[in-house]
Amino acid sequence: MEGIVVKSTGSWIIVRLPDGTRHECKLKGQFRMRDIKHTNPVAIGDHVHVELMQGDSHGMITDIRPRDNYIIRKATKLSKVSHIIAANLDHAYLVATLAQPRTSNGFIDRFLVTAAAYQIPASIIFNKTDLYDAEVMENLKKLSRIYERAGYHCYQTSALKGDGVPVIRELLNGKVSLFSGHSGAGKSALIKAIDPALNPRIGKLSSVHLKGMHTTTFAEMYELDNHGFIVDTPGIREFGLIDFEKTEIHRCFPEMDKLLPDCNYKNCTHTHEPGCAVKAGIENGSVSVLRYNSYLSILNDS
Ligand SMILES: Nc1nc2c(ncn2[C@@H]2O[C@H](COP(=O)(O)OP(=O)(O)OP(=O)(O)O)[C@@H](O)[C@H]2O)c(=O)[nH]1
Ligand SMILES: [Mg+2]
Ligand SMILES: [Zn+2]
Repeated sequence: MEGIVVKSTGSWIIVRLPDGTRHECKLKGQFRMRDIKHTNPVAIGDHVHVELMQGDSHGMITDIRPRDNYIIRKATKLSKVSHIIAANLDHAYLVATLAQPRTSNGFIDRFLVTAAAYQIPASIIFNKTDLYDAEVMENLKKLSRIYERAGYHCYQTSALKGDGVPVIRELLNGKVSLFSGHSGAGKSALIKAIDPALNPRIGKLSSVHLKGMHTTTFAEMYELDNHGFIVDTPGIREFGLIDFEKTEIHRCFPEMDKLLPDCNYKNCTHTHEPGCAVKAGIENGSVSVLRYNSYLSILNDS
């Protein structure tokens, strides 16, 4: 039987079959051995072949279908192994916030770069708008304009008040989507707001630093009542990027990639080269300084 991996705790892999039933499964040994690059040979969202046993409650995964796509995160910057966050995604959303715990532009850009590197369409959801004062709202407008111009949709929500939630609900309709972001940004709260029948654990912020408490410990795919599937993920502090060639990074910045044909050099890194269209873009305002600085920071790291 064919199913989808909806949760993996290390000891058990939960597979959802087309009839909606969920089964605790083990992975046949050969797959554990085959994939040494990744800490998890089977990922949330994987389409798998399952053989049920023990009165159908348990099963054995005997095949993993080729993935349409997947998104990966390195365990640490220097790590050789990486973790597959999820596979077969239609869209990835960064749940960010300008309230606590504030999401930095650098973090937003690293998320967008990762999604672009794996060819997964990405958007940004600014959550907790109920906590924004007029100044933060103004800030949000500016930031959204920057990202919209770079080619990314920005949405605003309050999981607490419900503002903007119907728009997100509509976006997830019939799709397989992923929520990522810092711990405490409100990923799980937003899922609950989208479909109140679901019960993901929602945490508090730590009283001292107002950071999240890493409430969601394993990624889990939830089935929404509108035929959508949403993957809730544990909060992350930092996006350990995969290895890039220096001349490839701009490909993950759509607004800069678009300008490359106008650069004097085909292998332009948009730093010191004369006749650089990206640098000209900064002058004329078509490339934002904020985004360019993120580009430089990733370039320096690679
Ligand atoms: N005021 C306000 N609080 C929110 C909103 N969304 C979430 N919260 C609160 O933020 C805290 C963290 O929410 P979670 O949904 O657990 O955050 P998370 O992103 O899932 O965090 P991890 O599972 O740790 O990665 C909880 O106290 C929520 O009630 C919002 O829109 N407004
Ligand atoms: Mg959570
Ligand atoms: Zn250039």
